[in-house]
Parts: sequence; C-alpha cells; structure tokens
Amino acid sequence: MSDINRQKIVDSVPQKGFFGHPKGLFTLFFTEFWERFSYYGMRAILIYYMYYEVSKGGLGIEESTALAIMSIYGSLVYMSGVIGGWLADRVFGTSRALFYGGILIMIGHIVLAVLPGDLTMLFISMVFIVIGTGLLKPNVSSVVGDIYAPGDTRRDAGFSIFYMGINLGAFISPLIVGEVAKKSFHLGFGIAAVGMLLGLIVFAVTKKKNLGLAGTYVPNPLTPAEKKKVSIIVGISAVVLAVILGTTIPAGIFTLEVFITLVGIFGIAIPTIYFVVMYRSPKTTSDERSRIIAYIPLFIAAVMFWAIQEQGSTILAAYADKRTDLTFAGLEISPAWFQSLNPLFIITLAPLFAWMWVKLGTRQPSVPKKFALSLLFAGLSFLVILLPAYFGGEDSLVSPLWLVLSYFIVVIGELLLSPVGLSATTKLAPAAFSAQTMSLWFLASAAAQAINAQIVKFYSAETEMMYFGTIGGAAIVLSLILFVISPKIQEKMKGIR
Ligand code: C3H
Repeated sequence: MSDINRQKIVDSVPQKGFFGHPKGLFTLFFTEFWERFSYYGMRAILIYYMYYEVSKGGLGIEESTALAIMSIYGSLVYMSGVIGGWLADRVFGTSRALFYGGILIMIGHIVLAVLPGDLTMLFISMVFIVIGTGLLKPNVSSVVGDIYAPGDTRRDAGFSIFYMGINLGAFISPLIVGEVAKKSFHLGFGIAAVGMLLGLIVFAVTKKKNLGLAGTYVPNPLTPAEKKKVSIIVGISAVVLAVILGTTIPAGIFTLEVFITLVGIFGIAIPTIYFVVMYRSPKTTSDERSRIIAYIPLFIAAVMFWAIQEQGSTILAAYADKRTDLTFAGLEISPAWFQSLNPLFIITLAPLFAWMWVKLGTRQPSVPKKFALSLLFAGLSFLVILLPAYFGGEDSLVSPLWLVLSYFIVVIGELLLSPVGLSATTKLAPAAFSAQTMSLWFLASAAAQAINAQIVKFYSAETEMMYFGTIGGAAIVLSLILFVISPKIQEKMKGIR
C-alpha cells in the first residue's frame, strides 16, 4: 500500500473515542472479543463432547483420538490464516474477508448446535470454522495496524488493548458455554454461534462510522490474467482433491491417522518454505538475511512454547475432567472453567509486565533472553503438574490448585513471549515481506499444534509423570541452550532490540 493511501485511511478513521485510541479500535476490539468468545467457548466443551459417552451426550470417541483432533483443529485454524491473508490482500480486502470469515464461523457453530451430533457433522463444522477463522483472525489484527499513522506512539498500546479483548472473550466464554453445556452440548455450541452473530452485528453496524476506509482497499488486486490462472488452479485442485478423497476414504487408505500425519508435515513444511523463500529472495538485503537467521531459533522456541501452552486446552483439559477433584470449598466446579484461568491471569498480569518493561528500560532482558525465560516457565508448568502423581499416585483425585498453579506459571511465559514475539516479528521481517509476517508468527502456533497431534497419543494415566517430565524437561533444556546462544542471536539481529 502506498503512503498516500495509508494516510488517507488514517485520516478517515476518527482518531479519538476509545480510551484515547482511534474509534475503530472499539469495532475491532468487540469483533475479536466475540469471535474469541465463540472459538474458545466451543473449544472449552469440544474435547468433552468428543470423548464423553453417547449416553452423556458425547460422541464416544476414544480420548487419545479426541486429543489429536483438538490439536490438528487448532493447527489448521492458524495455518488457514495464510490463505485468509492472501485472499484479503489480493481479492476481498481485509474488511470483507473478515466479515465473510465471521459468517462461515457462525455457520460452523450452527452445524454443531442444530444438526444431529456425529463425526461427519463435526468435520463439516470444522471446515467452516477453519476457513472462517483463517479469513477473520489475521485480518482483524492487521486492520488494528491500519488505523494508526506510521509514527503513532499509541500503536503498541493499541495492540495490548486488543490482546485484552481477545483474553476477555476467552475468559468469559468457558464460564458461560461450560455451564450451559452441562444441560446440553448442542446448546453450548448454540451460545458460541450467538456470540459470533453479535460480533458480526457490532462489525456491520459500527464499521462505516468507526473504521472509515480501513480494510476497504484490496492492496494488491489480481490482474485479469492472474484471476484466470488462479481460477484454473483452484478448479483443477478441487477436482483432484475430490477424486483423491472420494477414492481413498472409502478404500480405508486416507484415515484420520494419515490426515494427522499430513497436517504434521504441513505444519513444519509451510514455515520452512516461508524462511527459505524470504532468505533467498533478491529483495532481501544482507542485514535482513542475518535477521532471518536470528529469527529461526526464536521461531523454534515459540513452537516449543505454544506446544506446551496449547496443551492447556487439550491434555490439561482432560486432566481437569479426570484427575481433578471438582468440588472445592463446597463449590461444584465445571472442568471447562479451568480454560478461563489463562486469560484471567493474562488480563491481570499484562499491565504489570507493561509497567515492568517501561521501568527496566534498557536494562530489560534482550528478546532472545525473554524467549529463553519463557521456555523455562513453560517447562516448569509441566514439571509442577507431575508432582501430584509423584506424591499421591496416578489414580487419586488431586486438588484443583495444582492446575491453577500450572496455568499461572505458563502465563508468565506467555507474557514473556507472545507480545514480545509479535513486535519482534514485525521488526525482524524483511521489508518486502512485512505484510506476511503476521501469518508467519501464527504459523509457530500451527506447527506447535501439528506436533502436539503426534505427541498427545503418548499421554495416559499410566504415562502421566513420564509425559509431563519429558516435555517439561525438553523445554528447560531448550531454554538453557537459547540462553547460552542468545548473545550470538542478538548480534545477528543487527541492531534490533
Ligand atoms: O487467541 C489468541 O489470539 C491468543 N491466545 C491467547 O491470548 C491465550 N491467552 C488464550 S488462552 C487459551 C488458549 C484459551 C482459553 O479459553 C487457553 C490456554 C489454556
């Protein structure tokens, strides 16, 4: 986008009106709040919906398969952002892309809410939500960037407010959806659909007044020749895919196992291709090449971190249900409520971290050191949760406080990595690839969950200590390695801090 267009967009957005920020932030905050409300509300009950017996309203899927499905689902949701970003850049513009995405997400939840519960419906719903989130999630984040002038000092704070919106939605929804799902899972999914509908209404009603021209441009539209080429490629690919799936599924060749493996391969291959393309591009300068090399260990650390953090909604969700004493201080706890702990801690601790970085100024740890510390906390969060089994065996119910402690420790890691990583990604990105860096960052989470889909099958009541110990230990070893090589990484960052 040219600077003139960028300025025109900023001028069209009322620059005050939401906590001293552009009015458009109100629209984006609440759109993303409701989208995350629906996504995390659905995920808070989905794992139980899958493995609960049919008599309890579930699908009766084996627990390890359900855990793997949760992980590939999470992986695909972030992977599809690559397509969502491309469609916004070249076909729809961000505003239309995110609106269409919201509609698809809502349909996905409606499928689970009103149609009879079986595995086919679950997969149909997943297709809608994966494509819908790919269209909505990266684009709503990038419009946040569009409403600030390039040198506007409020931008970082704007992203923090936006991150609070995400976590407010993620905090409230498991409490509401989890409670409703006690009566019926379908009703729970219905609440998620209503949440997305509210997000769409907020967006449609307020966008003109609050967002002005932001998101209305197609930055790099397809030429008629490119359109033709893309239509042919998409058409041929759809036919080939339909033939392959139509023959291999009934023949029992394309199984869930194969699909999980394929997602695993894509999860690693796509970011690798991104790195190679950026590194080899003639548009990348030699300093930028050095920064790409510096970014690789940070990316690997992020993958390890998200692999542990995301198990909070899979393995630890199953732990909450099966291993935890769900009566506490006379209160009957729903296992889904544990999903609200992470966002609750984020909302309360984020301002503290923001204050701490300002206070420490130039004395604060470098980006690689913050990443190393983050891995240390992630590893500790898993080591803590192996202690109840160590002290009390693997088959007695444990105090919910163990889970609270584990979620608390991982959040310290999240605050050391997630906001820092977002900003480091944009700073380390080669100029020619700046638009795609948001997708690259989300790919760390996609890769993590693709790897999780492979490893969650090793978790069972008998292997619990070994499982948490190995993964937690691996994170701590990686943390130490990163700490040792962090001065080298810093050097390769060529002046970026
Ligand atoms: O969703 C995002 O864009 C980024 N993720 C977050 O901000 C997380 N803190 C959300 S917490 C979690 C993934 C969902 C809670 O309902 C739970 C992890 C255990």
